[in-house]
Amino acid sequence: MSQPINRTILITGGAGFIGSHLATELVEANDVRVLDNLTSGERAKVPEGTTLIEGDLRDEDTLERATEDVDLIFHEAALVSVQGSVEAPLTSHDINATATLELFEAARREDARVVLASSAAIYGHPEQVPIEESDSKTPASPYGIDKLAIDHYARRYNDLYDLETVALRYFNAYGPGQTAGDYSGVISIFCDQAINDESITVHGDGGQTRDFVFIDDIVKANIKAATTDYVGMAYNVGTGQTVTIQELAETIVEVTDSASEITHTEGRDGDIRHSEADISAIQSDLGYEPTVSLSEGLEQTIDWYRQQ
Ligand code: UD2
Repeated sequence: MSQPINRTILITGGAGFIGSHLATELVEANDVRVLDNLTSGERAKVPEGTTLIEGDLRDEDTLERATEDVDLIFHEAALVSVQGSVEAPLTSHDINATATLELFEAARREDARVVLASSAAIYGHPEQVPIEESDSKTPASPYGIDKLAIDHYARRYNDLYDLETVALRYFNAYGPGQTAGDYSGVISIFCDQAINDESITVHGDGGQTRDFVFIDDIVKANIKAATTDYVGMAYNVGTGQTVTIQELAETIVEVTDSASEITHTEGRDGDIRHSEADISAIQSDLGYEPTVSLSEGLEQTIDWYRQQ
């Protein structure tokens, strides 16, 4: 895989789950800077050899310092909680949308390529699955609206100002390093519950489906986006495979040999029923292929949780 080499790279949110994996992949051959306010990120996740700028993207001086002389920006920093965005839409907009626009402006000044973390949340409740990039977009949360705005901006900054941008619409990312918490991904929550023999809380009947994409494949998609000639584009990043949340819970119980019971709680408000990426565009344009199956990925993830 052709990798960026000898570039000055900024990873916003580089102390978080996805950003820190990207930093680890890139730090050996590049000068990597991480900008993170350590709200949900952790200092310990930032790999050695990286320069950590602790601060907020919304602070003008910090942004200027972080973007000075950069060639390439991976923008992973965000307020990642969908529920949090429902509770505080203005804060979500400020961080997820306005601050991203400020970053695009800085990227214009530096003539730096931006690879943007967009999200499947922009599609809202899909009319059909698998979801193609051109399908209708009716985000169901402020978070989804903010991600849709910046996904649009990324493409318009390419048409209007010739800025090189690629938006990656992540489906459900998981893997080692995704810390379990109230607002983190379901796999991290279920693994944590299973390992501690606590009951596993499936929301609703468990018949909802998701397209889970392992962190290594997310990183690969980002590396491809950093070097592709297809700029001004937006791509789904998933696997094209789905599993129901009930099956997922059963698999995690089995693999961890857990005594946990699977319990059903009330369905979550606004929960999407089915989500599945059509990945043909990223396959043909960027040559991306998902390489880690759910069972392999779960094994690696569970091993990591056991070590925590
Ligand atoms: C994920 C992302 C979100 C957005 C979206 C795009 C996370 C945390 N959220 O939302 O940021 O990008 O994808 O489509 O990665 N569930 C349970 N029990 C639990 C927790 C969750 O049953 O304890 C269910 C939940 O109701 C949902 C499914 O698991 O049906 C996945 O939930 P999630 O919060 O991991 O992710 P999702 O798809 O809502």
